[in-house]
Amino acid sequence: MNRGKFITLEGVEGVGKSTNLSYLTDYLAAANIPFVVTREPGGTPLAEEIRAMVLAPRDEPVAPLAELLMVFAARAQHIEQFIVPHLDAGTWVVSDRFTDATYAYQGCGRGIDTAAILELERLVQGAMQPDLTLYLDCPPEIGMARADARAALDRIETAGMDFMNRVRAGYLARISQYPQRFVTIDASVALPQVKAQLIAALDARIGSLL
Ligand code: Z5A
Repeated sequence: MNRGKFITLEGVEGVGKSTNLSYLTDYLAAANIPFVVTREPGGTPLAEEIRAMVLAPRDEPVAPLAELLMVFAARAQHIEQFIVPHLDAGTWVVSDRFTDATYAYQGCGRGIDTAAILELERLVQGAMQPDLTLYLDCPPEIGMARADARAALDRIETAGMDFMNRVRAGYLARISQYPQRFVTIDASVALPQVKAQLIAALDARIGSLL
């Protein structure tokens, strides 16, 4: 049996990850590829509890290092209890965010040294990396306007526009570091055009993952 593949979706707030995730899962279902969908932080009961702790608005300032360690604690649980067992069983795993988000948010956003993130990444993941990362790109003002229109903001969403611009710069740096793994989709345009780019990317990349 072939091991499953690991696909991640990334982007700034409100860029349309949830919306595009449904296009991706429709595509995998039509191709008869067995898959599960998950998210980070989260994906297991314990990791979802950590997610709630990370995102809850609170009066007490959260130390960037505490935020980083919570995200990796959730990831360690998620990898061991959910991601690896599914991949081992031949099921593809689609995750709404993974470690690229840590480099973007805790690294570029909060200013934590990349070396510290790399050390935790090696400890928690070993050599494990996504097989394909779909990065939805759009200026944070557009994404935040979409997110604002939708629901109450969580703690990280209230960090401000300078923070979100650093996050986007962090993603773009990851893409230039790992150009083979990433596909960048312009998510600033109307949804049908975003969907068309996504489907074209999947047509080009899924065959080589099978
Ligand atoms: N985080 C972190 O700090 N470190 C880490 O390591 C990890 C995560 C893994 C949870 O993320 C938070 O955790 C996140 C980073 C941090 N920061 N925050 N906050 P999340 O992914 O669960 O939450 P999110 O980024 O805020 O995602 P979201 O709000 O669910 O947005 P989305 O999924 O990208 O967007 P959407 O719900 O699909 O679309 C938003 C709205 O825009 C909706 O009404 C759509 O219909 C509309 N939309 C989407 N696309 C378009 C286009 N193209 N045109 C017009 N309207 C559109």
